[in-house]
Amino acid sequence: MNPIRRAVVAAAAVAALAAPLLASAQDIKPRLIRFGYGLNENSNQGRAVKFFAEQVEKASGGKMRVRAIGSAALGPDTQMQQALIGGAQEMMVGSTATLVGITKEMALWDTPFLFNSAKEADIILDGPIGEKVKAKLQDKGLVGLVYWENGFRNLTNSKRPVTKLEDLDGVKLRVMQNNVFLESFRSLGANAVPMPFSELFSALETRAVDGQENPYNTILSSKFHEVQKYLTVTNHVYSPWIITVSKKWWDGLSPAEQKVLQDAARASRDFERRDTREEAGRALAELKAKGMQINELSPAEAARMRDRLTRVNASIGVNVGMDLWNETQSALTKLRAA
Ligand code: TK8
Repeated sequence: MNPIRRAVVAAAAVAALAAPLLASAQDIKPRLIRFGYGLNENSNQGRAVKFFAEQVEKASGGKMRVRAIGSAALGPDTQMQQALIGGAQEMMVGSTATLVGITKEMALWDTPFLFNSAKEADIILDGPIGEKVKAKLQDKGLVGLVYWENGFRNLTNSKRPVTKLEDLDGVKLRVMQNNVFLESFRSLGANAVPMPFSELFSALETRAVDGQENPYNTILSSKFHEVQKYLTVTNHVYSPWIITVSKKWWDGLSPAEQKVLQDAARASRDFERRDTREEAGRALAELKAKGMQINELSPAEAARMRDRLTRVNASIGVNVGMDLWNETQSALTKLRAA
Protein backbone atom coordinates (compact mmCIF):
# COMPACT_ATOMS: atom_id res chain seq x y z
CA MET A 1 0.00 0.00 0.00
CA ASN A 2 1.43 3.42 -0.93
CA PRO A 3 1.78 6.00 1.84
CA ILE A 4 -1.14 8.09 0.61
CA ARG A 5 -3.47 5.13 0.39
CA ARG A 6 -2.34 4.00 3.83
CA ALA A 7 -3.15 7.44 5.25
CA VAL A 8 -6.60 7.39 3.67
CA VAL A 9 -7.36 3.95 5.06
CA ALA A 10 -6.14 4.98 8.50
CA ALA A 11 -8.25 8.13 8.42
CA ALA A 12 -11.29 6.14 7.39
CA ALA A 13 -10.72 3.71 10.24
CA VAL A 14 -10.50 6.55 12.75
CA ALA A 15 -13.66 8.10 11.32
CA ALA A 16 -15.50 4.79 11.53
CA LEU A 17 -14.52 4.43 15.16
CA ALA A 18 -15.45 7.98 16.03
CA ALA A 19 -18.73 8.02 14.12
CA PRO A 20 -20.96 6.31 16.69
CA LEU A 21 -19.50 8.44 19.47
CA LEU A 22 -20.09 11.62 17.51
CA ALA A 23 -23.57 10.58 16.51
CA SER A 24 -24.58 9.89 20.07
CA ALA A 25 -22.97 13.09 21.36
CA GLN A 26 -24.98 15.05 18.81
CA ASP A 27 -28.04 13.11 19.87
CA ILE A 28 -27.75 14.40 23.39
CA LYS A 29 -29.06 17.91 23.83
CA PRO A 30 -28.91 20.15 26.87
CA ARG A 31 -31.83 19.06 29.05
CA LEU A 32 -33.03 20.12 32.45
CA ILE A 33 -34.85 17.36 34.30
CA ARG A 34 -37.01 18.29 37.27
CA PHE A 35 -37.00 15.16 39.42
CA GLY A 36 -39.38 15.22 42.39
CA TYR A 37 -39.59 12.94 45.42
CA GLY A 38 -41.33 12.84 48.77
CA LEU A 39 -38.76 12.07 51.46
CA ASN A 40 -36.03 14.45 52.56
CA GLU A 41 -32.52 14.61 51.13
CA ASN A 42 -31.08 12.72 54.06
CA SER A 43 -32.93 9.46 53.34
CA ASN A 44 -32.43 6.36 51.24
CA GLN A 45 -34.67 7.99 48.62
CA GLY A 46 -32.74 11.26 48.65
CA ARG A 47 -29.37 9.53 48.41
CA ALA A 48 -30.46 7.43 45.45
CA VAL A 49 -31.92 10.40 43.57
CA LYS A 50 -28.57 12.14 44.02
CA PHE A 51 -26.79 9.05 42.70
CA PHE A 52 -29.13 8.97 39.68
CA ALA A 53 -28.47 12.65 38.98
CA GLU A 54 -24.71 12.11 39.04
CA GLN A 55 -24.95 9.14 36.67
CA VAL A 56 -27.05 11.09 34.18
CA GLU A 57 -24.69 14.05 34.20
CA LYS A 58 -21.65 11.83 33.78
CA ALA A 59 -23.11 9.75 30.95
CA SER A 60 -24.34 12.81 29.05
CA GLY A 61 -21.10 14.75 29.36
CA GLY A 62 -22.86 17.26 31.61
CA LYS A 63 -25.53 18.07 29.03
CA MET A 64 -28.43 16.45 30.85
CA ARG A 65 -28.85 17.96 34.28
CA VAL A 66 -31.11 16.61 36.99
CA ARG A 67 -32.59 19.07 39.44
CA ALA A 68 -33.53 16.90 42.42
CA ILE A 69 -36.43 18.34 44.39
CA GLY A 70 -37.24 16.43 47.60
CA SER A 71 -39.52 16.75 50.64
CA ALA A 72 -42.58 16.84 48.36
CA ALA A 73 -41.71 20.44 47.45
CA LEU A 74 -43.35 19.78 44.07
CA GLY A 75 -46.39 18.31 45.82
CA PRO A 76 -47.42 14.86 47.00
CA ASP A 77 -47.05 11.85 44.68
CA THR A 78 -50.49 12.19 43.08
CA GLN A 79 -49.90 15.83 42.19
CA MET A 80 -46.47 15.08 40.67
CA GLN A 81 -47.98 12.22 38.65
CA GLN A 82 -50.45 14.66 37.09
CA ALA A 83 -47.62 17.11 36.36
CA LEU A 84 -45.72 14.31 34.57
CA ILE A 85 -48.77 13.31 32.56
CA GLY A 86 -49.33 16.92 31.52
CA GLY A 87 -45.66 17.46 30.73
CA ALA A 88 -45.06 20.15 33.37
CA GLN A 89 -42.50 17.99 35.19
CA GLU A 90 -40.11 15.43 33.74
CA MET A 91 -39.46 12.77 36.38
CA MET A 92 -40.25 11.55 39.88
CA VAL A 93 -39.89 8.61 42.21
CA GLY A 94 -42.73 7.58 44.49
CA SER A 95 -44.79 4.74 45.85
CA THR A 96 -46.44 2.36 43.42
CA ALA A 97 -49.37 2.49 45.85
CA THR A 98 -50.20 6.06 44.88
CA LEU A 99 -50.38 5.03 41.19
CA VAL A 100 -53.28 2.63 41.70
CA GLY A 101 -55.83 5.34 40.81
CA ILE A 102 -54.08 5.68 37.42
CA THR A 103 -53.07 2.06 36.75
CA LYS A 104 -55.14 -0.46 38.69
CA GLU A 105 -52.59 -3.27 38.17
CA MET A 106 -50.20 -1.44 40.55
CA ALA A 107 -52.40 -2.68 43.42
CA LEU A 108 -50.75 -6.07 42.98
CA TRP A 109 -47.78 -4.79 44.99
CA ASP A 110 -50.05 -3.80 47.89
CA THR A 111 -51.06 -7.40 48.53
CA PRO A 112 -50.34 -8.09 52.21
CA PHE A 113 -47.54 -10.64 52.67
CA LEU A 114 -47.11 -11.06 48.89
CA PHE A 115 -43.33 -11.42 49.19
CA ASN A 116 -41.56 -13.38 51.91
CA SER A 117 -38.22 -11.74 51.26
CA ALA A 118 -36.53 -8.89 49.44
CA LYS A 119 -35.01 -11.47 47.12
CA GLU A 120 -38.46 -12.63 46.01
CA ALA A 121 -39.45 -9.00 45.48
CA ASP A 122 -36.40 -8.35 43.27
CA ILE A 123 -37.07 -11.40 41.11
CA ILE A 124 -40.75 -10.63 40.54
CA LEU A 125 -40.40 -6.85 40.19
CA ASP A 126 -37.44 -7.05 37.79
CA GLY A 127 -38.90 -10.00 35.87
CA PRO A 128 -41.72 -10.31 33.31
CA ILE A 129 -44.51 -9.63 35.84
CA GLY A 130 -42.96 -6.38 37.06
CA GLU A 131 -42.36 -5.35 33.44
CA LYS A 132 -45.94 -6.10 32.50
CA VAL A 133 -47.35 -3.97 35.32
CA LYS A 134 -44.90 -1.16 34.54
CA ALA A 135 -45.84 -1.21 30.85
CA LYS A 136 -49.47 -0.48 31.75
CA LEU A 137 -48.42 3.06 32.68
CA GLN A 138 -47.71 3.93 29.04
CA ASP A 139 -51.38 4.27 28.07
CA LYS A 140 -51.78 6.73 30.91
CA GLY A 141 -49.01 9.09 29.90
CA LEU A 142 -46.22 7.74 32.09
CA VAL A 143 -43.10 5.69 31.43
CA GLY A 144 -41.95 3.46 34.29
CA LEU A 145 -38.18 2.91 34.38
CA VAL A 146 -37.28 0.79 37.42
CA TYR A 147 -38.54 -0.27 40.82
CA TRP A 148 -36.67 0.76 43.94
CA GLU A 149 -37.07 -0.66 47.42
CA ASN A 150 -39.20 1.25 49.89
CA GLY A 151 -39.29 -1.88 52.00
CA PHE A 152 -41.26 -4.02 54.40
CA ARG A 153 -43.70 -1.89 56.36
CA ASN A 154 -44.10 -1.78 60.12
CA LEU A 155 -46.63 -0.17 62.39
CA THR A 156 -46.10 2.77 64.73
CA ASN A 157 -48.50 4.66 66.99
CA SER A 158 -48.61 7.02 69.93
CA LYS A 159 -51.37 5.31 71.91
CA ARG A 160 -50.24 1.91 73.14
CA PRO A 161 -48.08 -1.06 72.24
CA VAL A 162 -49.89 -3.25 69.72
CA THR A 163 -49.46 -6.82 70.94
CA LYS A 164 -52.78 -8.17 69.68
CA LEU A 165 -55.38 -7.27 67.07
CA GLU A 166 -57.72 -5.69 69.60
CA ASP A 167 -55.08 -3.10 70.49
CA LEU A 168 -55.79 -1.47 67.11
CA ASP A 169 -59.44 -0.82 67.99
CA GLY A 170 -60.12 2.86 67.55
CA VAL A 171 -56.54 3.70 66.61
CA LYS A 172 -56.62 6.42 63.95
CA LEU A 173 -54.12 5.18 61.44
CA ARG A 174 -52.86 7.07 58.42
CA VAL A 175 -52.66 4.89 55.31
CA MET A 176 -51.52 5.53 51.75
CA GLN A 177 -54.25 6.74 49.45
CA ASN A 178 -55.64 3.57 47.97
CA ASN A 179 -58.39 1.10 48.67
CA VAL A 180 -56.21 -1.91 49.40
CA PHE A 181 -54.51 -0.11 52.30
CA LEU A 182 -57.81 1.32 53.47
CA GLU A 183 -59.54 -2.07 53.43
CA SER A 184 -56.53 -3.87 54.93
CA PHE A 185 -56.39 -1.70 58.02
CA ARG A 186 -60.14 -1.44 58.41
CA SER A 187 -60.20 -5.22 58.50
CA LEU A 188 -57.77 -5.05 61.43
CA GLY A 189 -60.17 -2.80 63.32
CA ALA A 190 -58.17 0.42 62.97
CA ASN A 191 -59.76 3.69 61.99
CA ALA A 192 -57.88 4.03 58.69
CA VAL A 193 -57.46 7.53 57.27
CA PRO A 194 -55.99 8.04 53.77
CA MET A 195 -53.55 10.95 53.64
CA PRO A 196 -50.59 12.05 51.49
CA PHE A 197 -47.20 11.35 53.02
CA SER A 198 -46.28 15.04 52.96
CA GLU A 199 -48.94 15.78 55.60
CA LEU A 200 -48.09 12.88 57.84
CA PHE A 201 -45.51 14.28 60.24
CA SER A 202 -47.66 17.20 61.28
CA ALA A 203 -50.76 14.99 61.51
CA LEU A 204 -48.87 12.74 63.93
CA GLU A 205 -47.48 15.69 65.83
CA THR A 206 -50.88 17.33 66.34
CA ARG A 207 -52.43 13.93 67.04
CA ALA A 208 -54.84 14.32 64.15
CA VAL A 209 -53.87 10.66 63.65
CA ASP A 210 -52.43 8.21 66.16
CA GLY A 211 -50.31 6.06 63.94
CA GLN A 212 -48.91 5.11 60.54
CA GLU A 213 -46.97 2.32 58.87
CA ASN A 214 -43.70 2.53 56.94
CA PRO A 215 -40.31 0.81 56.70
CA TYR A 216 -37.73 1.44 59.46
CA ASN A 217 -35.65 3.63 57.13
CA THR A 218 -38.51 6.04 56.56
CA ILE A 219 -39.62 6.10 60.21
CA LEU A 220 -36.10 7.23 61.04
CA SER A 221 -35.39 9.60 58.13
CA SER A 222 -38.76 11.31 58.57
CA LYS A 223 -38.17 11.54 62.33
CA PHE A 224 -41.43 9.83 63.22
CA HIS A 225 -39.75 8.59 66.40
CA GLU A 226 -40.12 12.16 67.68
CA VAL A 227 -43.92 11.86 67.52
CA GLN A 228 -44.51 8.09 67.86
CA LYS A 229 -43.76 6.00 70.91
CA TYR A 230 -44.60 2.43 69.90
CA LEU A 231 -43.32 0.35 67.03
CA THR A 232 -44.73 -3.08 66.26
CA VAL A 233 -42.77 -5.33 63.94
CA THR A 234 -45.38 -6.53 61.44
CA ASN A 235 -43.63 -6.63 58.03
CA HIS A 236 -47.17 -6.71 56.67
CA VAL A 237 -46.35 -5.71 53.11
CA TYR A 238 -43.35 -5.00 50.88
CA SER A 239 -43.65 -1.60 49.21
CA PRO A 240 -41.77 -0.73 46.04
CA TRP A 241 -41.00 2.75 44.78
CA ILE A 242 -40.98 3.35 41.05
CA ILE A 243 -39.17 5.90 38.88
CA THR A 244 -41.55 7.41 36.35
CA VAL A 245 -41.03 9.78 33.44
CA SER A 246 -43.46 12.06 31.64
CA LYS A 247 -44.32 10.19 28.44
CA LYS A 248 -44.98 13.46 26.66
CA TRP A 249 -41.40 14.50 27.38
CA TRP A 250 -39.86 11.04 26.94
CA ASP A 251 -41.28 10.70 23.41
CA GLY A 252 -39.36 13.81 22.40
CA LEU A 253 -36.00 12.42 23.54
CA SER A 254 -33.50 10.78 21.19
CA PRO A 255 -32.72 7.09 21.66
CA ALA A 256 -29.32 8.13 23.05
CA GLU A 257 -30.94 10.36 25.66
CA GLN A 258 -33.42 7.66 26.61
CA LYS A 259 -30.56 5.23 27.02
CA VAL A 260 -28.73 7.61 29.37
CA LEU A 261 -31.83 7.69 31.59
CA GLN A 262 -32.47 3.94 31.38
CA ASP A 263 -28.89 3.05 32.27
CA ALA A 264 -28.73 5.56 35.11
CA ALA A 265 -32.06 4.30 36.45
CA ARG A 266 -30.81 0.73 36.48
CA ALA A 267 -27.60 1.72 38.24
CA SER A 268 -29.59 3.75 40.77
CA ARG A 269 -31.84 0.77 41.46
CA ASP A 270 -28.89 -1.39 42.44
CA PHE A 271 -27.39 1.42 44.51
CA GLU A 272 -30.68 2.17 46.24
CA ARG A 273 -31.50 -1.41 47.17
CA ARG A 274 -28.03 -1.99 48.61
CA ASP A 275 -28.15 1.24 50.59
CA THR A 276 -31.69 0.61 51.87
CA ARG A 277 -30.89 -2.91 53.02
CA GLU A 278 -27.74 -1.79 54.76
CA GLU A 279 -29.62 0.98 56.51
CA ALA A 280 -32.68 -1.02 57.61
CA GLY A 281 -31.00 -3.03 60.36
CA ARG A 282 -29.16 -0.02 61.72
CA ALA A 283 -32.34 2.05 61.58
CA LEU A 284 -34.22 -0.29 63.89
CA ALA A 285 -31.43 -0.15 66.48
CA GLU A 286 -31.33 3.62 66.18
CA LEU A 287 -35.08 3.97 66.66
CA LYS A 288 -34.74 1.94 69.81
CA ALA A 289 -31.84 4.08 70.99
CA LYS A 290 -33.94 7.17 70.36
CA GLY A 291 -36.56 5.86 72.77
CA MET A 292 -39.11 3.99 70.71
CA GLN A 293 -40.65 1.02 72.45
CA ILE A 294 -40.41 -1.87 70.03
CA ASN A 295 -42.29 -5.15 70.17
CA GLU A 296 -42.71 -8.22 68.03
CA LEU A 297 -46.00 -10.07 67.78
CA SER A 298 -46.37 -13.53 69.26
CA PRO A 299 -46.64 -16.17 66.53
CA ALA A 300 -50.35 -16.65 67.33
CA GLU A 301 -51.10 -12.91 67.03
CA ALA A 302 -49.01 -12.59 63.90
CA ALA A 303 -51.06 -15.41 62.39
CA ARG A 304 -54.35 -13.74 63.36
CA MET A 305 -53.20 -10.49 61.76
CA ARG A 306 -52.07 -12.27 58.64
CA ASP A 307 -55.36 -14.08 58.39
CA ARG A 308 -57.35 -10.84 58.61
CA LEU A 309 -55.12 -8.94 56.21
CA THR A 310 -55.07 -11.60 53.53
CA ARG A 311 -58.87 -11.45 53.35
CA VAL A 312 -58.41 -8.52 50.99
CA ASN A 313 -56.53 -10.76 48.55
CA ALA A 314 -59.64 -12.00 46.76
CA SER A 315 -60.69 -8.47 45.86
CA ILE A 316 -57.15 -7.52 44.80
CA GLY A 317 -57.20 -10.45 42.37
CA VAL A 318 -60.44 -9.21 40.84
CA ASN A 319 -59.19 -5.63 40.63
CA VAL A 320 -55.81 -6.31 39.02
CA GLY A 321 -57.21 -9.10 36.81
CA MET A 322 -57.19 -12.80 37.62
CA ASP A 323 -54.66 -13.60 34.88
CA LEU A 324 -52.07 -11.32 36.41
CA TRP A 325 -52.94 -12.52 39.91
CA ASN A 326 -52.64 -16.21 38.99
CA GLU A 327 -49.45 -15.66 37.03
CA THR A 328 -47.90 -13.97 40.09
CA GLN A 329 -49.01 -16.67 42.48
CA SER A 330 -47.64 -19.46 40.30
CA ALA A 331 -44.36 -17.60 39.76
CA LEU A 332 -44.00 -17.31 43.54
CA THR A 333 -44.88 -20.95 44.08
CA LYS A 334 -42.23 -21.93 41.55
CA LEU A 335 -39.64 -19.67 43.18
CA ARG A 336 -40.33 -21.15 46.59
CA ALA A 337 -40.07 -24.70 45.33
CA ALA A 338 -36.69 -24.05 43.67
C1 TK8 B 1 -42.75 9.01 50.18
C2 TK8 B 1 -43.85 7.94 50.24
C3 TK8 B 1 -43.57 6.95 51.33
C4 TK8 B 1 -44.67 5.91 51.44
C5 TK8 B 1 -45.86 6.46 52.18
O1 TK8 B 1 -43.09 9.95 49.24
O2 TK8 B 1 -46.57 7.30 51.62
O3 TK8 B 1 -46.10 6.06 53.31
O4 TK8 B 1 -44.20 4.78 52.10
O5 TK8 B 1 -42.37 6.31 51.05
O6 TK8 B 1 -43.93 7.30 49.00
